[in-house]
Amino acid sequence: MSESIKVVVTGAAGQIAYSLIPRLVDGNTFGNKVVNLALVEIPQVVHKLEGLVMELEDSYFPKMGEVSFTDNFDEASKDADWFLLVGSIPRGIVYNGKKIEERSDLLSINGGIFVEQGKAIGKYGKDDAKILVVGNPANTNAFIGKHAGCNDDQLWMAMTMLDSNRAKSILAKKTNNSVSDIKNMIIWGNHSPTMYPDIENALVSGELGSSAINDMSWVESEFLPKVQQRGKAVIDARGASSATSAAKAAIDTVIACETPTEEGDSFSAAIASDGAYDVPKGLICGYPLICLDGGKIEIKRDIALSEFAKSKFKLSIDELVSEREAVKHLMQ
Ligand code: NAX
Repeated sequence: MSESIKVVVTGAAGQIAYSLIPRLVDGNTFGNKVVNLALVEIPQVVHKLEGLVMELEDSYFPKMGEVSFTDNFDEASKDADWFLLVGSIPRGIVYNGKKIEERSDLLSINGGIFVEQGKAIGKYGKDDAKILVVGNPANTNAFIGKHAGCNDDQLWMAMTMLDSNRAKSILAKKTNNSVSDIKNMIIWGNHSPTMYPDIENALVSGELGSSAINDMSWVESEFLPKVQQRGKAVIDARGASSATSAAKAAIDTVIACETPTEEGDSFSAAIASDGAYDVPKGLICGYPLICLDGGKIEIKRDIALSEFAKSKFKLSIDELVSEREAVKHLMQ
């Protein structure tokens, strides 16, 4: 009999989840494992998941195990191996009678959600559970959840893989390479427009990005703004935020955490700083990560940052510090 794995997905009736959930059970993400799904939504829309479950059943995925849906996060968390926390309250909606427009309100409201989810994950999730926060503000949500969870054996991450994939795509086009020829595409800092996509340390068909590109004015005036503002560009063009590419990035993150990283490569996600690269301890910061044989995830520590890179990275660290300040009332 094949091994099984339990995956919890929040925001399961949302647009990212609609692309993400089928890929969790199609046999490509968790290989031969049978995947049990616990889908979570808020009470107002949880009934919609009945339709999604029908579709999953009708799709005939041989690796799909039990599928449940609920608005009770504690119940969903029991013995889960993976948590994909996609659900969050978006900017612009009316919440408790107030239109949510300020980042500080967004931080506070979503922070409150992540306190409760973090506690449940710490208590009911497996001790070696991995948690990927997709819902924005992803880094600070993960910061709050990890703190509330009080379980240092569990790995909390915030998703920066989409930013990394966007950067790879732009770099591949610019250099006439395939995306698979671009490695070590690091996103430093926050998943926000302050992120720093590190072209200098990327590898383009084995050559360092700093020499493959050798044009910092293009990097500064085109590459950085294009990666940093890509989410907004998609919203402007599509009338909705990135969904299929965000789902693919979540799947890429899961696979990167389940597969030993090739020599010279790294993958992008934000995890708690242990002081690496002079980031204040505890901040959930975008780093180059590697997965070791056996599944342990570590920060890659031998990257040299140029003065240009350090100055850009600092802006993002400062933003993370100010977000931490804005949610300190939630950190009991
Ligand atoms: P949708 O609005 O389509 O779906 C979100 C779903 O989450 C809704 O169905 C809502 O009911 C649910 N939800 C809200 N609070 C919940 C809770 N406490 N428990 C369970 N479910 C809850 O948004 P979608 O386009 O799917 O985006 C989801 C999140 O991903 C947003 O916060 C978005 O900003 C964020 N993104 C993050 C990205 C990243 O790279 N980290 C990129 C894509 C995306 O912008």
